[in-house]
Amino acid sequence: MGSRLFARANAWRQTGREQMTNKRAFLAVQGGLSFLLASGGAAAANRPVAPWPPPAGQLRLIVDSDTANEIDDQYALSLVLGSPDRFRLEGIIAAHFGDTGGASGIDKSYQEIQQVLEKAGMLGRFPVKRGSNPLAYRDQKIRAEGVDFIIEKAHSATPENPIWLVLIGPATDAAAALLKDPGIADRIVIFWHGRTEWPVRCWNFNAYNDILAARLLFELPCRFVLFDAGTYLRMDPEESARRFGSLGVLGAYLQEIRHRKPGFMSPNKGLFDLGDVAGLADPSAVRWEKTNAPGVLQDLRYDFTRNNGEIVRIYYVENELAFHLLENALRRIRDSYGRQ
Ligand SMILES: [Ca+2]
Repeated sequence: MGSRLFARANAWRQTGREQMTNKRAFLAVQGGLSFLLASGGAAAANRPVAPWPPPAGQLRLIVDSDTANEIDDQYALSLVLGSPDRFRLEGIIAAHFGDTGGASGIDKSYQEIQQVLEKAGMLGRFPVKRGSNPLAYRDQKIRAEGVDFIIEKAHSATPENPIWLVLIGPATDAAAALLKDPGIADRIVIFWHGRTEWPVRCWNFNAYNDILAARLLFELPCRFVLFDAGTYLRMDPEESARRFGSLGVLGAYLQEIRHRKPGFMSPNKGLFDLGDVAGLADPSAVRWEKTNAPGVLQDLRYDFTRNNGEIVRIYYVENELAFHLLENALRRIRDSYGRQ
């Protein structure tokens, strides 16, 4: 009897504990949901808004580029180098390009950036820094000269005259800089070439080369312009030879690199990353919307149950204007070649 009573009492205590555990679990879940909703709201409220369209005059610029991956970054860099009235180029960061570039991807990008500068007659004129490898986990403290360079330059900027950090590769260096020094958030404008499958997936070569970094750009409070356009920015090799190939040493180089792979000679070859710089050089070249930043899940699907605050999303770039800007830039580089 005594043992049965003990067993029942024990069962009651057990049930009571389970109930308490369940109640605690319920409260914890409820609290967690409240926290998530609150933090979503806080994220929305805390995100500084990107100044768009950008102001007239000279913009302070850092270009972060996976230059050796393809050939379009060289076209984009050329437009920057030939637009000194618009861009005060403060430095270029060599980015990785995931498994395609492997462990030496950053060094390959570094060498290709130097090659473009040499062809422009501008070798040694701008700092070139090495960026970070892909992020492995959230609280990682990244050691990379390119990341420290972003932070240093951001501290010399102001919210009114920020650094425009144009990433035409992975989101790695921007996310790493924000994690390392969140105080720079309103002193830089992150302009990232996502070219995603909006509104379904944040799917793109640049995104899946560093998924964590891509997710962080949508989540962290930062001034963020998503360049989500450019898939139709294409030119056949005959036209690029005629329009760019004769415009100085750099123009000839832009045509020469089309011969590196058969695919680069395709009549439909994309020059996607040129669009980002064209949009900054002349904002009338693009169309945009202001929208709430969704979350991005680990599989890169957008999560619109989250509201991470207002971002700018560019969804269209005018091909002909972009190509025209590049022609003019190449002419200016040709005409000033060898002069300081
Ligand atoms: Ca690129």
